[in-house]
Amino acid sequence: MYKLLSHNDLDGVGCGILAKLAFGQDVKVRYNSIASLEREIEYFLENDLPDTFLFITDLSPSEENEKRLNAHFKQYKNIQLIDHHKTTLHFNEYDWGTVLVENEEGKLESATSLFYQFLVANELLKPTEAIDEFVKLVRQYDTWEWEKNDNHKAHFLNSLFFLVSIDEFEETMIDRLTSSEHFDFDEFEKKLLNMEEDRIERYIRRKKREVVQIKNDEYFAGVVYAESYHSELGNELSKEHPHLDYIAILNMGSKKISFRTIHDHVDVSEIATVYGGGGHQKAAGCNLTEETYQIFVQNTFQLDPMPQDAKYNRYNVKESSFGTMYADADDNNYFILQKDGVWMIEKSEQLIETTFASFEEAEKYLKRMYEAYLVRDEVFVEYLMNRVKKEH
Ligand SMILES: [Mn+2]
Repeated sequence: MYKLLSHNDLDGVGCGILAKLAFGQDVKVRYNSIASLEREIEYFLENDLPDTFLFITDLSPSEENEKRLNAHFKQYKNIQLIDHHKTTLHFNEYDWGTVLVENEEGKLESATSLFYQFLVANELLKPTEAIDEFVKLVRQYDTWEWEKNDNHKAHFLNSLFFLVSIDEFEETMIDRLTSSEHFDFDEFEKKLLNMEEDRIERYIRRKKREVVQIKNDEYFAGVVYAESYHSELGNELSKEHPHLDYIAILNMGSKKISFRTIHDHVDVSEIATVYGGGGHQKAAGCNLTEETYQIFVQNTFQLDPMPQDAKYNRYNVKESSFGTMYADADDNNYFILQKDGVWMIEKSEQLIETTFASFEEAEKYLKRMYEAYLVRDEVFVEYLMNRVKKEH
């Protein structure tokens, strides 16, 4: 008998699907949040028969359960943990732990891709083209490689995962992977997924108007409340506000915080670890505790959302040789200008002392210090006309 304890996201459920393809009726699969894993492990140690082989995928146990599992393994040799989270790397010290973040080709792994390799290498599952394709999509989604490759099929797969129940998703995928030569969506799913894509877009557009900016330790962060689409939202907000180090997404109902970044200079798993959570360099999370509530909720509740940059300007555009105009919530005007190869900021017609090597650096400073936003063309033109009038 086999038992699989896996994460309750697409990558975790991908492992469950592979386990059922490999072991059929002989595997019991349980999907967990990070917190419920501990209970499941304790249940396994206390109640399951010693000849049950335990897989743990896409999740890692607490230190206490790590020790218990190791003691159990020494006696029965029946545990295998497979994960790709950086915060889990120390499990490689155990005979029963396999953790790989990036493979030899420099590609990021996912739990599903690692579990697939494990099952195939141990001749527990026969590889097929359809399974290859499915695993690839899960891996691309989980690592966000799909965005670089513009592979919407991977994003579709995750959207489908959220549209139906886990049971239904599992069943549909197993059926498809055993009966078709290639992995694809049917016409109805495609229609549904296109509608879902529009819905996500609208949701993100609305959320963009609700982000507040905070400084927490050495980092600048955007804070937003959201129940769904955390990965998409984190990614879009990071791109919209490149001056922010990371985005904190608060889910009050589940009392959880997700951290997301697109920057290489920040490791959000380190930030999450400080608050008792964990995860990846670019995607991590922790619980909403008294401490994190204070930082991300209490201290930010009275703040106004960051104003958004004007979108459709033709004249007041970034890196313009005429200067680019910004304003803040108190109606102060700012210009980013380039003179003799350096970038400068003018605040209310006074140059500020700091100079910058690039436009991005100047804008980053402006947005961090003053939460200034790019003004609309009309405001820019009117300002210039008044300035000309005043000078003559
Ligand atoms: Mn994963």
